[in-house]
Amino acid sequence: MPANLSPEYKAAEASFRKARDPRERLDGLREMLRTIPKHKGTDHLQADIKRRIKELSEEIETPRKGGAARGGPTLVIRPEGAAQIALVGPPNVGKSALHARLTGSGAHVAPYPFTTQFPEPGMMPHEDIHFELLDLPAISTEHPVPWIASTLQTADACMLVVDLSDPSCVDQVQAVHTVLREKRVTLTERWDAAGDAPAADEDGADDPFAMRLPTLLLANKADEVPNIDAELAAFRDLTGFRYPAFSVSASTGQGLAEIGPWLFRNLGIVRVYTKAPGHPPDKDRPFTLRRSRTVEDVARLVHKDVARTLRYARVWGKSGFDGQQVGREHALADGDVVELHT
Ligand SMILES: Nc1nc2c(ncn2[C@@H]2O[C@H](COP(=O)(O)OP(=O)(O)O)[C@@H](O)[C@H]2O)c(=O)[nH]1
Ligand SMILES: [Mg+2]
Repeated sequence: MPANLSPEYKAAEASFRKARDPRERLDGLREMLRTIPKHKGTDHLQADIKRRIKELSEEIETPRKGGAARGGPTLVIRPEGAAQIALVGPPNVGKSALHARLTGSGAHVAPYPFTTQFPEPGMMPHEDIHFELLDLPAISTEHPVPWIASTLQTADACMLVVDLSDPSCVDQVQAVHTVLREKRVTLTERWDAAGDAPAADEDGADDPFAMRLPTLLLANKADEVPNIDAELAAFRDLTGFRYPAFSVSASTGQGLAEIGPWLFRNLGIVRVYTKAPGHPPDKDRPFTLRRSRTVEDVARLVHKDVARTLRYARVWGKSGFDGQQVGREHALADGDVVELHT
């Protein structure tokens, strides 16, 4: 990291790293540019910030004709639902088939590589919430996708799909890692620190644009691979990958039912239902929180004015006794009902 970065700049960088929404990220970048000490040692970083502001503002602020940005498809997908999960992997492994099966999307599946050309969002239901799955083009050395890292900026995690029936599987998945690393994206087996900035001794600690994505490995086409679990274990030995892994099949549906519950647990998602005083809770549409899960966080999701004027809340559920009066810092538990008093 260049020397002499001010506390003000570091605060701007920290909020940029935390933001997932493209607009918040753009605001964060502008704040970084405003606060960065302007001297020789930061020239490189200043140029990098400016380039990213230009790219992101073109992507999200250019008026769209017929829903398309810059006359082309949307490359940065605003996250929806409880978390955004990107499907990454080599060509032809079944990313689109999994996307179609898990979300009910009409993602284009084809028996030849490089069919998917642009990000395709879709919602995957889990109990009363949804995860957003992004189908993406294949990541390979032959077909570079210049915008892939920009699209991944909004993701909370990824699912790395492989096809163990393909003899070149190991090479292809190594190529995925090489391409991503060049774009400063690191896949990690650590889900407990999802969303944290890298620690001081980790890759990307000194680079605000480095990304670390918690990764779940999916060995697809289980229906075609005899002894898939032994194959998967051998693949993990050979590659040294420590990602948590499932064997699945987009064709038969094998293993797919485990994905939603696994993501829910490992992303640390908490559902909170709100209620108005004297009314039953709204059980239809929970608010979802992840690492930051206080009463104030829920109030902010409801409306920023509610967060500003909040006096206290009452909670029913696991985080307190029924009807307990709590303050804005109170940490909520999955399934809690909250009544906000402003
Ligand atoms: N047997 C089998 N074939 C699959 C499975 N998933 C995808 N395929 C086939 O693999 C090919 C590539 O699928 P596609 O989803 O387009 O791959 P992508 O390039 O990774 O998006 C197509 O012919 C699919 O029908 C699966 O689970 N089992
Ligand atoms: Mg595809």
